[in-house]
Amino acid sequence: MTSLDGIAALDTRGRVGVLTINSPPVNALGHAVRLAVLNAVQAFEANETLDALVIACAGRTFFAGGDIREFGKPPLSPNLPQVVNVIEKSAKPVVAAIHGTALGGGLELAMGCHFRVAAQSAACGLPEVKLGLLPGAGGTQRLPRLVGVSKALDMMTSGESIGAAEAMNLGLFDEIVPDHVLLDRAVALAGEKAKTQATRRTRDIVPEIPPADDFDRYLTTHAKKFGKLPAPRTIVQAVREGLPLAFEAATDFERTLFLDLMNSDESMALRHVFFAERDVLKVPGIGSETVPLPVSRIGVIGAGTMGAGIAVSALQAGFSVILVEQTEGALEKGRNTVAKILDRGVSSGRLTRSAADAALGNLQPSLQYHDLASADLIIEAAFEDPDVKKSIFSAIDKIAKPEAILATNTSYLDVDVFAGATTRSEKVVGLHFFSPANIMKLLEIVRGKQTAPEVLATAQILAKKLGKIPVVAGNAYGFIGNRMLAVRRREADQMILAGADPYAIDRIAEDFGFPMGPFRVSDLAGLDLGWTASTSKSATIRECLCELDRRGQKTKAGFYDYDHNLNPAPSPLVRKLIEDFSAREHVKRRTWSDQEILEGLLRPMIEEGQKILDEGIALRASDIDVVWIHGYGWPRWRGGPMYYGAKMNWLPA
Ligand code: 3H9
Repeated sequence: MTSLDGIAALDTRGRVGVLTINSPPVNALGHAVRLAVLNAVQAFEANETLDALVIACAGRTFFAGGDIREFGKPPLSPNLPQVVNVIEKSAKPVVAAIHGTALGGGLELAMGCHFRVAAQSAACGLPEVKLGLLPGAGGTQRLPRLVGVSKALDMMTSGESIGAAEAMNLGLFDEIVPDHVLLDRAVALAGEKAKTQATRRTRDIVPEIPPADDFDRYLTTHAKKFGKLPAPRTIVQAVREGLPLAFEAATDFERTLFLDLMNSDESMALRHVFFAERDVLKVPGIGSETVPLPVSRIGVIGAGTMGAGIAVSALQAGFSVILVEQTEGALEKGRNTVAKILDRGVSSGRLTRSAADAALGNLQPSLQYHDLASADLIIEAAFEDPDVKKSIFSAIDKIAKPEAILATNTSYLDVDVFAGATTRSEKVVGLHFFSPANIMKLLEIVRGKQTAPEVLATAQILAKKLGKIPVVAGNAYGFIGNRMLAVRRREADQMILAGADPYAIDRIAEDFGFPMGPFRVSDLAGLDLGWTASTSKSATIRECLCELDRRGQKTKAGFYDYDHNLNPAPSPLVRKLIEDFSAREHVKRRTWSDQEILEGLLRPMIEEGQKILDEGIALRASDIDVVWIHGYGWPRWRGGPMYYGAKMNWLPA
C-alpha cells in the first residue's frame, strides 16, 4: 500500500488499483481531499502496471458531499467538477465502491466513475437543495442521463435520499452486494472491465429530453412545495436548459447557476442552520467521558394533549410507556387519543399497521403511581400549575427507583422548585416538548441548578431516539422559546392598539415565511387559555373577545370569523372593537408601513433573544435559531431570529 498524503492510499490488487480516501468524519470533498483524489487518479493513469481503478472510502461513509465549510470562501483549485471530469475521462475503467451515504458531490463523483457497486446498506442522494444549492459537480446533467429527467428532478428538488435497492432499479447503481464483500466485488468488476477496457462515460449517454410543456407542468405542480426558494426552480432550469447543450457547455452553465445560488441569502442562511443543528449537541461539561443512563421504560404522568403526544412519540421510538391518570375517564380518553394518533399515522402512510399495533401493545395505562416504580424516566405532563407539579414530584420521588430520572414538561415554570420537592435534584430535568409532541422536532432540555451531566446526556440521547433536536436551555421563566414568544405577542398586541391592522400583521408574518401569523396562532391555540369569565374585566383585547364568546377557532370566532371549514376571514366587529379599545385607553393610532410592522414584530423578540444569550440561558446564538426554526415555525431559509437580527444590524456588534 502506498500512502500518498495521509488522506489517500493507493493499494494494488493484481492489475487493479484501489484508491482509499480517509478523511473523517464523513470524507467531505474539501480542497485537500479533492487534490488527493486528483493526484491519485493521475498517478493511476500514468501507471502502466494498473488496468483499472476502484475508488472507495474508509470510515463510516463514501464521500458525503462537497465540504460545506468551504462554501462562500474563495474557491481553491481543483474544483470538484474538474476532479470528476478527470475521473470520467480516464482511458481505463474506474469503479466506485459505495458504502454509507453517497451524498451531493459524493454521488456526483460516483456518477463520474464508469461503474458503481454499492453495499446493500448504502443510500445516496443529491441533498444540495436543502442547503439552497443545486448539484454543482455535474449532477444536474449526469443524474437525468442515468435515471431519466422526471426521477432526477424529483430527487434533486426534494433532496431526499434513496436506498441502494432503489438506486439499482433506477440504473444509478450497477450492482448491490452484501456489505462485507463490497471491496472484493468492486475489484472483481474493475478486473472484468479492464479486460475489455470498458469505460462507460455517463456524459456520453444521450438524454431523453421531455417537451417544454412537461417542465412547465412540473413547475406548476410543485409551485407550493418550492415556495419562494430559488434553488428548486434553478435545478429545473439547469436540467431544462442544460440537457440540449453539449455536455461541457451544460456543466459550465450549471456551475454559473451553482455559484449564483451559493451567494444567495437563502443558501447562506440554510448553511448556517446546517451547522447550528449540529452545534446544539455540543454542551460544555458533556463529553465522551459522560456515561448516559439506560432508558427503556418511560412513565408519563397526565394523559392530556401533551402527555398523550409524548407517549406516542416514545411508543413509536420503541419504548414501553406507562401512562398515568387520576380518573378512569381521563385515562380512557388519554388511551383513545394515543390510539387515534397512531391510527392517523397509519392512514397518512407514516406508520405501518403492525408498527402501530406494536406501539399500542407497549402502552400500559394506569391509575396508580406505584406502576411507575419500574420506569427509568418519568415525565410529568400535568397542568401548568406549580403546586400540582410540585406535589407530583414529591410523590413520585418516593416511588421511582433511585436511579430513575424525573422530568417535567413545563413550558415556563422553575425546574429547581420541582427538584427541591425531591431527594434527587441531580436527577431532575426539564423536557419541554412542543405540541403536537409526536410531530414537532424541538425538545428544550432545561438544565436545573443541580442537573447531573449524565442526566443531560441521557436526555440528548432520548431526543435522538425520538427523532427530535435537543437544545439545552438554562432554567429561567419561559426558557428560550416561550420567553421570546411572549415578547412577540406583547408587541403584536400593542401594535394593533396603536393602529396596525391585525390581519396585516398576520399577512406580513406569513409573507416573511411563518406558517401562521400571531393572531391566527392565538385563535388556533384558544384565546381563553388562562382566562376565566368570573375575573374578566375587559382589560385587554383578548378579554373583550372572550367575553363575547369569541374564544378562537373552537367557537368559530376570535380575531377572525371562521366558516364551517375553519377558513378565516377578517372581522369588521373585531376591527371596531380594537379602535374603541384604543380610544378608551387613549392610545394614539397611526398608519404603519409593512416594514415597520415586520420590525415591530421581530426586533423586540430578537433583542430578548440577546438578553437570553447574555444571561447564559442559551449556550450560543445559533441554539436560539434552532429553537425558533423547530419549535415556532421560523422559516429555515431565514436562518433563525439571531442570524436574521445580526444580518439586519439589530443586535450589538
Ligand atoms: C455539495 O456536495 C455540493 C456539490 O454538489 C458541488 C460542489 C462543487 N461538509 O451530520 P453529522 C460534518 S453540498 C462539511 O453529525 P451523521 C458535520 O458538520 C453537500 N462538514 O453525522 C459534523 O461536524 P461536527 C451535500 C460536514 O453521522 C460531522 O461532519 N451533502 C459535511 O449524523 C458529522 O456530521 C450534504 O448535504 C459536509 N458535507 O450524518 C450531506 N457533512 O462533528 C451533509 C457532515 O463538527 N451531511 N459534516 O459537528 C449529512 O447529511 C450527514 O452529515 C451524514 C452523516 C448523513 C453524511
